[in-house]
Amino acid sequence: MSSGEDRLFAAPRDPLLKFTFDEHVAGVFRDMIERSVPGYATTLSMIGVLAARYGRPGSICYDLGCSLGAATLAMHRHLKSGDISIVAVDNSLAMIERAAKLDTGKRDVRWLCRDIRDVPIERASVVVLNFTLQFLNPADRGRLLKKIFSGLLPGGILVLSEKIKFADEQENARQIDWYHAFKAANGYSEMEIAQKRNALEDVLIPETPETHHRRLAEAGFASSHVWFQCFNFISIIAEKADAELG
Ligand code: GEK
Repeated sequence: MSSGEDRLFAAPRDPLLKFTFDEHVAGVFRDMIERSVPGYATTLSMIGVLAARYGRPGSICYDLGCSLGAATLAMHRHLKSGDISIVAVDNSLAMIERAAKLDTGKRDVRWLCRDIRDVPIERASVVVLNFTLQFLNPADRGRLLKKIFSGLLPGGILVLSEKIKFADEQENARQIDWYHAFKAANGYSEMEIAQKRNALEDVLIPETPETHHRRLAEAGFASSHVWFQCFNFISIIAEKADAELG
């Protein structure tokens, strides 16, 4: 997966258009996400670990909002059985065209250029939303989680990674400040940080961890646990109770 360097917001942009996952973004996406999401590499490694732990023969793993397919590749490499297929979905053609070139051996991997709200989920053992739910209209998020819950086999999991906000304003400001320090340390200028932030306004809509846990419970998940946090980024594992274990 080669990637150019992300300099998309380095020069002043006027007008500053809203952020979209177009050809330009797809071309630099790997560099962009690695320098913009603290712990991104860790989320991918653990998605591999969790796929090995929860992936069941005969089931399907889903990578919803797969971008260049990094989580799909992590699952493919760690799944213990060849008899587990992967469905990877993204509504950006520029992303899917690149992702579909990944080498996933003999595994049945379907790359779908679709809206994740329209894709059926069935016989799922692992569903991954790695920094994708945040781009959906909040009004649609509950319905998607309910669909995922229904499509999961008992004992299956959802991995939900998100940029978050904090209910306490001071806490929120502090965490964002630390996050911007992380971006600056990764070579982004003040202008790049400010322009990207503005372009993402109303496109990436973060919510509090409490909202995520409540929505997961409403969707049917008996438990949801934060397994990772770095500044204002978290990842949650939500498990569908195994009928046999109760
Ligand atoms: C990774 N998971 O590398 N339907 C389908 N795709 C969507 C939708 C939608 N409604 N909305 C947004 N996307 C990846 C990283 S990036 C995260 C995920 C980020 C897609 C969008 O096209 C983009 O590729 C992805 O979700 C979000 O592990 O850029 O911060």
